[in-house]
Amino acid sequence: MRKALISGITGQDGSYLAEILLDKGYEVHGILRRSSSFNTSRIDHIFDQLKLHYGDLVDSQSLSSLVSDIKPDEIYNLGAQSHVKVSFEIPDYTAQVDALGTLRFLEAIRSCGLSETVKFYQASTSELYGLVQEVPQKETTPFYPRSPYGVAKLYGYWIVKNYREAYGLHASSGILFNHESPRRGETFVTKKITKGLSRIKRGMQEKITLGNIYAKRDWGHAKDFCNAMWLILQQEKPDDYVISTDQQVSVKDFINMCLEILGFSVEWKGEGINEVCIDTKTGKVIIDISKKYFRPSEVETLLGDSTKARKQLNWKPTYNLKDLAKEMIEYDLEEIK
Ligand code: NAP
Ligand code: G4F
Repeated sequence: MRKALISGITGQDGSYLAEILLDKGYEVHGILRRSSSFNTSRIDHIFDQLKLHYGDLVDSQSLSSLVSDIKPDEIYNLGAQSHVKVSFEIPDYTAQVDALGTLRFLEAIRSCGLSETVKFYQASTSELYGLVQEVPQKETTPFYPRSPYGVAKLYGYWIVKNYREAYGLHASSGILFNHESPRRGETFVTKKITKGLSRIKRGMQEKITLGNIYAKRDWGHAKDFCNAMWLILQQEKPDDYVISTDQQVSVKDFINMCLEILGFSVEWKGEGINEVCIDTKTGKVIIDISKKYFRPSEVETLLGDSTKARKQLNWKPTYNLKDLAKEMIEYDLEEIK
């Protein structure tokens, strides 16, 4: 039986990847961070099928022990401080986890003498492109990160490439563009919108307050993107791949899509920080803007070109954005009930 070890198993992607690997017959091990209350809600439905171990990406010793005890065939390094805005507030910690955590994992593999048997997947990101140097962005597009998160992930990307070239490790990076799902963390913009508007629709909340609604993203479904992670590790040779839908919309477009799904009739008024969205039935402001949610430096636009993954991995997304938004809203409405 093949063995996989996942860091970040309690996160959005970790939970979907664990389901995928269990379905394929893997023995799935996951790294759990100690917390003062339960944080396993995304994996509770498969809890009994998983082998969970305490560990942390800032703790080299825990990674070495896990790698040496489990001797996994595949390691998926999904653990991260993954919030871009928060990375401006805790840049040092973000670097410890997202940059050096990757190095610690690679060193654990080497020190356990498993360099020739383990395959390593690194959760890289379209945030590497930041201030984009080319449209659309592909594997050869120069990087220009715009946040402590992006810079930390850039280190992760390069250290993976270096260990591949220096020590012959089967180590690959998936440069994933934004991907969402009903399990998305509540402070990311799509979930904030689907949950907030669902609650407004049910009369449980007055309004949502957002930041830059003119930022553009290439949004896919986490399930599709986690399938790509597995495909990347099944390749004979390690490599880096852009994973994206190759389509782009603005945050405001996504809001309008959700408003339509929920049957709101609205009018947008004002500009910049004074822009508001008014529910024409009630005359109330349901969306406004605050500087609080703007970033010190923003990634205004991201659009992927996943031709390489589509050709070499035979991967393509199965969800469109409207289906994704509907699934998220249905889930949020059900949860409110
Ligand atoms: P997420 O929901 O925020 O999950 C992050 C996971 O990392 C959680 O399980 C978290 O544990 C764990 N973690 C945080 N700090 C850790 C530490 N010090 N040691 C060990 N584990 C730690 O993120 P996601 O959306 O699933 O993303 C998965 C990975 O892909 C991340 O590396 C992210 O940066 C990257 N990525 C995401 C996207 C996207 O659009 N979703 C796009 C590109 C790349 P707790 O549950 O205990 O907090
Ligand atoms: O949902 P977001 O916070 O995602 P962001 O910053 O694009 O990062 C996500 O995707 C990356 C891949 O490109 C991952 F690497 C990363 O781990 C994470 O999963 O914000 C999306 C956009 C931004 O431009 C932001 O400024 O939405 C804008 N936005 C506007 N109002 C907001 C808000 N973002 C958040 N989180 N909250 C707001 O109120």
